[in-house]
Amino acid sequence: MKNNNLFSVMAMVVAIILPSGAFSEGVTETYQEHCASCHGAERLGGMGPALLPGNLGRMKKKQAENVIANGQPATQMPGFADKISPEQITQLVELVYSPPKQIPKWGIDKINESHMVFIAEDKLPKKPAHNADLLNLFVVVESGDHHVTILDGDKFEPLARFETHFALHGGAKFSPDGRFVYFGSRDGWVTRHDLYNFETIAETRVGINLRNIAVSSDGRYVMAANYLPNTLVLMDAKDLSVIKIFDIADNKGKTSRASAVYNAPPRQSFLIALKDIPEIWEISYMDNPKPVAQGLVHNYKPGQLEGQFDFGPFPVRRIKLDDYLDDFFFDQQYRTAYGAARNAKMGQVINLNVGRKVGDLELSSMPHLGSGITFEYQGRQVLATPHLSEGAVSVIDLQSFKTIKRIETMGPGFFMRGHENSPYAWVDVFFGPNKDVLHVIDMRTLEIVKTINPAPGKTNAHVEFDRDGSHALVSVWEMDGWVVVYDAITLKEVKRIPMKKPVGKYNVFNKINYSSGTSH
Ligand code: DHE
Repeated sequence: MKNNNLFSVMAMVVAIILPSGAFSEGVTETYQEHCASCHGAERLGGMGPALLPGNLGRMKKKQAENVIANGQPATQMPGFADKISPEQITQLVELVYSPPKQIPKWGIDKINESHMVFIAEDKLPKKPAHNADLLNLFVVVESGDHHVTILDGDKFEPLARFETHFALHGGAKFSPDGRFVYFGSRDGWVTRHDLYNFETIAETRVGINLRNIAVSSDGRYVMAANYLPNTLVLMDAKDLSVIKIFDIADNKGKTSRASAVYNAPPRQSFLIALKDIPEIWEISYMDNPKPVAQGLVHNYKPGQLEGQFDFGPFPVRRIKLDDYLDDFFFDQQYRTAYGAARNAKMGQVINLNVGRKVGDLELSSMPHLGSGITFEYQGRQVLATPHLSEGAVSVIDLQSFKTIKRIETMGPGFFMRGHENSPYAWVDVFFGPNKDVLHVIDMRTLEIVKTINPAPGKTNAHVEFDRDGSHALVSVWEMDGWVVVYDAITLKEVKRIPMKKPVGKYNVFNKINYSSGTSH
């Protein structure tokens, strides 16, 4: 009986992942053994992205073979060259570039079926059930056992811990007053939680493979960006019910995944980077959005914006680009986007008001612009970003777009942080033999002043400051890891708090104030 069940489950998986055509049976087993745990038994994504032709359009088959053999920099994708043969790799590539027999749809019916409201708005508590400073709480995402810990940012003591959906990704996002926190999980769940009593208020599954979410500055909307299906899903922030689903496609109907969505406070809009078509989308959430009134476009002349805007509620404005954008960064005013395709030699500087590229960004290899920070250096605004493929932090003048300093580090970094009240920026060394160290950079001299190693041999990464910038918290990314608290002036350790692989941590005040030293 047990064997029969196993046989029928295998047969079902084979039917879903295998396209029609000639594939050796072995390839399904190779896929299930080595790929399914991250990319999903049905190739629909999990920790890793979905492996379907629509998601792989920008990668040539030879490159895909190389990724399977040697891994993909800046991701959790390891190399398999020592585990499977070159023939098996070629077969796997053929498999993932072929459409499966069925791709499940995830439309409004499925979303509505998944939607749950656990606490009605009028039943929410009037006062916090704790005495901690709401705005100095840290939300710590522990990916080791898929939990979140809420940390009191004055005492550095946990206040609550609760289970989350599998594999949250992207930053936690907050309501403008800091009371509510929202999460997105890689498999499509969006949840809302109350930081007064740490209860879950509502949840909805908006997609099969989600990138991230953003919350509007008026607190009314949550937007989710999906890889699969190719959609954006706009929700009512109160109960996560769906307001609108946007299918992502260019004017000719070519569909695209969304790389990420961001809230742009001064523009009252969401900005969306697209993966497979060279466009940025801007969706206004103002009640009466009109391009001119919005201040989106200066010197508007009638007819000038044809094809760029539509004028309904939540209008989509398409900003056409010269190249794709995999990663990008906005200035604090959200007037300019600095972006790069992962394989590009030069980045693009895009003026969001006029809706076009206005310059090239001088880049050495693969910056991680998404984790860049801005600060003032010798009277000018600069952007500092680590690189995913080399041991350096580039400091770029935001007026001239030129790199004014390259700070050599002990290896490629992933996350960088600063704070308005601190003279120091922190950057991790995420990849390579020195993945256990973090550098502290003096933002006045652009020199490394200290290299810190909270747990030798471990991956020590991702820094977040507390509300007043007096402490910096570092994660030790281990199943039995810690959040380590440092005095941000003396750079000495103050405390370590045990956590289960605490990947990211988010301070309420820094996030709701869009601190220039943290991700938004
Ligand atoms: Fe992330 C944020 C994209 C892999 C941990 N990551 C983000 C954001 C984007 C992004 C666009 C910003 C979203 C936001 O703020 O809402 N991440 C990508 C990738 O394209 C990439 C390279 C490949 C992928 O698998 O998607 C990738 N990311 C990873 C990881 O492998 C990490 C290290 C582990 C994990 O949990 O998946 C990882 N990403 C994070 C974290 C943040 C994040 C912790 C939030 C950073 C912050 O401080 O705001």
